[in-house]
Amino acid sequence: MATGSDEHQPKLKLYSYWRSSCSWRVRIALNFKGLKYEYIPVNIMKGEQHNPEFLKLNPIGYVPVLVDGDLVLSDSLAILLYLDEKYPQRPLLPTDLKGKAINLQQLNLLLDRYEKHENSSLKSSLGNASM
Ligand SMILES: N[C@@H](CCC(=O)N[C@@H](CS)C(=O)NCC(=O)O)C(=O)O
Repeated sequence: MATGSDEHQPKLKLYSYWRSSCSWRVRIALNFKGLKYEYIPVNIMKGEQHNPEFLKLNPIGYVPVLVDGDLVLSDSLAILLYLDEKYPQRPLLPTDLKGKAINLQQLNLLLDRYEKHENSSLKSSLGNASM
């Protein structure tokens, strides 16, 4: 799963599940920016997010996780903001302050609504009837 042409770009690793919307947004950003990355599948439907090796990376047991050298990031918004600053080609956010603020507002409003539908731990604590 590699795109882009920069031979000198350090190897990024993405732990991801194909049906996870949190992971989609990171994969979209990586591909939009033309960044090469190693794709490591974590099947959250089979419970692979609870494997001890994965929990060492992200003790919360969620995907996506991005590894860039010694940095491990385990939240899609943090990953997007990090990628946008580190790899400024094809920016994800507007560069003017007001435009950026409005985009972040929309993003967080959307994330608030989506995430509660995707997390098995939240589902089991709330019960299926409430989802
Ligand atoms: N705030 C995190 C949320 C990550 C998240 O909710 N990941 C879900 C898939 S979209 C997950 O890994 N769920 C595993 C589980 O429910 O056990 C982000 O935006 O990356």
